[in-house]
Amino acid sequence: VKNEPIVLSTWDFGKAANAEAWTILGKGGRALDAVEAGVKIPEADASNQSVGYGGLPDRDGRVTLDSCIMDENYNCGSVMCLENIMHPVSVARLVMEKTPHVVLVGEGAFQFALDNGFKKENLLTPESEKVWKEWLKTSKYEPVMNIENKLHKPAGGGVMPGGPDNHDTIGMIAMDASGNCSGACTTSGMAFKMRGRVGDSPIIGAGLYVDNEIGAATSTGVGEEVIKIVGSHLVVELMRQGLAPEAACKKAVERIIKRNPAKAKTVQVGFIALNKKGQYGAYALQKGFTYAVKSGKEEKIIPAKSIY
Ligand code: SD4
Repeated sequence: VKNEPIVLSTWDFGKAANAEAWTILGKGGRALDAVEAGVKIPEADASNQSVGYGGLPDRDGRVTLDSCIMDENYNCGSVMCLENIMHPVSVARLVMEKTPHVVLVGEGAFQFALDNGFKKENLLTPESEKVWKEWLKTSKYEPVMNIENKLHKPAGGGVMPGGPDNHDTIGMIAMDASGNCSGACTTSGMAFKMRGRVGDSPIIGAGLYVDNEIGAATSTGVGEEVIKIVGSHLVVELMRQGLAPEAACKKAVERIIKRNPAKAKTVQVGFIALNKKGQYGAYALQKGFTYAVKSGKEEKIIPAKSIY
């Protein structure tokens, strides 16, 4: 089969990640390799206090990473609450390929990474440490929404998590020239979370799901809300029932509202989805969610529709 390769990812910084993924997809390479290479770009980028290196820490000042990857054969690997490793997605891939397991957490995941040649690195940048120390003055935990009109400026300067330039997660889904879909999702999680907290991003079915018969979906936003509806799996199953990607994402967002309408007004969640025909779409609870798409025909950042 000769298909048109395509890659989608969450947020504006998905554009650079897509460009990297395209160096593989555009040459007829495998979607799995493309999504791993793609999300490694924001993982290693300290400038956006977003994913991995430079990510905002938990309330104890520790940067803890959640990441997963899934291929076209339901193979998947995940690491949760992994510290001091620059590329958790690559560790997740090794969990998938080299172990009989799907998930490794914390110390065990770290040891596994070291055993496989990953280096121990400090991921807390001076900038993120400064934002954390500012936060400590009030120590008020509220997941800030990723919406334009709610940009929180911490007293010490910089941008709080959730502002337009500052998101915690990249989710990427792709289809390659062979028509195979894969996905990856990687994050430093919600800033100032409790120690040990894991979000939706490394949970197969919640933060990411790929079913090569149907397509793929991934999510961003307040992970607790996504886990409660097993969001990405839900989106893929809705596409199986015949919904277009955008309609499937919208229905999943509506499920979050149905569960707790008052809560849904105060948090952000966004989904992106891709089906096997190469059609794609997204939907969010709140305004301000963007996603990036790249194919042979187009390369752009698209503002997602939203309920509120
Ligand atoms: C989490 N879903 O840890 C992630 C955070 C996120 O943009 O997506 N932030 O809950």
